[in-house]
Amino acid sequence: MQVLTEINDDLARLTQDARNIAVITGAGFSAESGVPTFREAQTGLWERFSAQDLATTDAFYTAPALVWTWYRWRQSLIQQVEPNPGHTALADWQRWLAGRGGELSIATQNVDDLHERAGAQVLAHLHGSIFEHRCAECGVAAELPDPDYDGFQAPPEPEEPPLCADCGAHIRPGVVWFGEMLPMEAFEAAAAAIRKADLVIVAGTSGIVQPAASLPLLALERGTPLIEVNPEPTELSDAMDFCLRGPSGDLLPALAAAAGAR
Ligand code: BJW
Ligand code: ZN
Repeated sequence: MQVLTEINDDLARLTQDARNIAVITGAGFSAESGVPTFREAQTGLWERFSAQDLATTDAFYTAPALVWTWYRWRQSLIQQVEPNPGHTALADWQRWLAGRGGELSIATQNVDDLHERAGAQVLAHLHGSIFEHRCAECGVAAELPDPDYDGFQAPPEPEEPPLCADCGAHIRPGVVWFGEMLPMEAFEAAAAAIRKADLVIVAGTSGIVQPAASLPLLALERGTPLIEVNPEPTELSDAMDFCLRGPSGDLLPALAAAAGAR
């Protein structure tokens, strides 16, 4: 394994030769846009809770207003921030490879839409979308107006979730909580993309949360090279061929440039 802070000749050659790239992104990829990761301390209404406490079905059933307001506030924060240079670089690289008969597939654990807003197509939203809503009991989809919070300031009071027009149960966000299954189609699509890739990039994820964290390991079966982009070592670092230590907003544009894509 090579641990680098900038791109060397070996890494540049690897990106230049790659025609079929699978990229897995996590919360760190959106951090430079101003979206907090799951390891950061929380503030306001939620300062006594970790993100891991709140992203569960149990939390929603025991404290629906607290959890609902957390999601609506995060939704409004995401709507107020912009994609960062990491998102733009991936979108450019995807377009560039597509123009040459190649492919760059993005599977994200993020529930935001920043890849799409940067112009990329996302193959798989492994943990769902914060913009979709459905009934927590009968599952019927619900259309809601955008939240009118200031996404940068936590609301003073929790707000009760709206009720399902069909069955009267609470509406919930369309995300995947701990203990829930991932959308099978998204997971299978991500696994297939990794199996057929000739290069896998894992960026901005701690590699703690399963089963998404096991996806990059599928590349090992075929000896496909793996690159990690993260300022910190992670659970996945030991499996990598290259660990690029630094923010994805700097290193993804550098990788795309080394590949010749920008
Ligand atoms: C930067 C940066 C910069 C900073 N540039 N990088 C053992 C085996 C298998 C499963 C389990 C197991 N033990 C427990 C489980 C179950 C559980 C699990 O994995 N728990 C772990 C805590 C151990 N998994 C599940 O429950 C999953 N479902 C499941 O397993 O189904 C089967 C089943 C069903 C029924 C019963 C039992 C099993 C579901 C997981 C769903 C995760 N959902 C969340 C919330 C989504 C909604 C929301 O947004 O609120 O998804 S949790 C949260 O973690 C979110 C993220 O997508 C996910 C991953 O986090 P991520 O992206 O890695 O972010 P962070 O914050 O952890 O790390 C940020 C990284 O960025 C860091 O490394 C930084 O260094 C880096 N960084 N700045 C680049 N500028
Ligand atoms: Zn319902």
